[in-house]
Amino acid sequence: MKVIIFGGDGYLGWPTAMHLSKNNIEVYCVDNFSKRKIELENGIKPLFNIETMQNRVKIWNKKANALKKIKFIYGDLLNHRFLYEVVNKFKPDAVIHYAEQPSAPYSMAGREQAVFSQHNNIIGSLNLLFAIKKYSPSCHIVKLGTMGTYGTPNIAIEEGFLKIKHKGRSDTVQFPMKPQSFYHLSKAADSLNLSFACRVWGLRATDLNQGVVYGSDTNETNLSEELNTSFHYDHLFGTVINRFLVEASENIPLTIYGGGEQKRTFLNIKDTLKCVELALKNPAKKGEYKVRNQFTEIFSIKELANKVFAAGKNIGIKVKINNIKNPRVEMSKHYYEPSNKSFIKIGLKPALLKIKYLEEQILKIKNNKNRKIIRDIISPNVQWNQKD
Ligand code: USQ
Repeated sequence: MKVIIFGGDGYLGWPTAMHLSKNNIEVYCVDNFSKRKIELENGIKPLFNIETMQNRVKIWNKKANALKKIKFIYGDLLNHRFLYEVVNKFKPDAVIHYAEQPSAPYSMAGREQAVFSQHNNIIGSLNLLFAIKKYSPSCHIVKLGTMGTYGTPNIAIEEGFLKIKHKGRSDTVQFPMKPQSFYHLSKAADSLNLSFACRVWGLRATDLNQGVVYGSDTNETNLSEELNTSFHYDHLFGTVINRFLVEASENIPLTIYGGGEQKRTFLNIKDTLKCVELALKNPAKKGEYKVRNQFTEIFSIKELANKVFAAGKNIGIKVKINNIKNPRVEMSKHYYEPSNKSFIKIGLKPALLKIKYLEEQILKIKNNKNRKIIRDIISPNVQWNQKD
């Protein structure tokens, strides 16, 4: 099987590339380093140094006993000619599309960042649809979406679709979207374009509406520090559990936004890899737009903070908790009942969040001499409702 991973240098792209390569899949990674550029512009660095993409590929291809070597090409999805050439040359059986600006706070920092996020994500994805239609129409498109497109509605969240009855008639419609940021809005637009391309052009796609990912250890990254994926704790790219782990290990009070009663869906990075693998093995049919909600557990932010507190206590660290004014506009108390049946049905066995795991992660961070903490990038400085 031949797979192109767009966004192969990213937090999820790189571990996915190694995981698939280990499973004897021919992997071609594409990336334009846009996240590394945003990091540079904002004075952000991941907690541990990561190798250049070219080096990681070289090291992996030498070290791992993978039968198929990973290939890498630098390029931008906004350049449709480049994209056409790559898809035409490689003729993939599937593509995995992670190549998007992934930060909600970044997209809310101002006009420029909002426009960049939406242009980059929506037009890049649209270019990819045209490339697939032209050069590899039977290829399965696996696209990373987000649970944040649904928002926090007052009804149970289904997987992509909702059966409705209205004035005596019934229909199945795309599940109502109430995205939480300009970033999440870009994913909502992608989902509509993707479903349109399946319906009208007969492409086949799976939209993975993923929750908040945590962790950075996978079987493959654990082989060597040189194969690390990026672990962010800053206010733009750091996701909440990863931030709490670093805060706990550095004696910084956990930054709960608001009262912490907002609930979100979560999954370990290892489960991201399992889900992507399962999605590849269970592809959408020709003309089908399939949606799978990709998460394993639901927690409120307060529950997470309490878990990190308990983990700290077990290893002799007194974790402080700080409720700071929520920089985001999001519901503080709400109903939340999302479904993840579709992955469970095709064999996902979730790796649930254990206190022991949190203990190990805090100690791993604390005891690693190579970590470099920049304290200034922890506090959130993007307000959802800021004055221009
Ligand atoms: N939060 C805190 N304290 C923090 C950071 C976050 O209380 O220090 C809260 C936020 O208010 C929010 C929740 O934690 O309610 C999640 O925030 P997050 O920064 O961990 O995640 P989010 O911005 O929603 O985005 C992340 C990824 C994004 C992905 C999304 C999945 O960056 O790429 O699409 O998770 S989801 O949240 O389901 O939309």
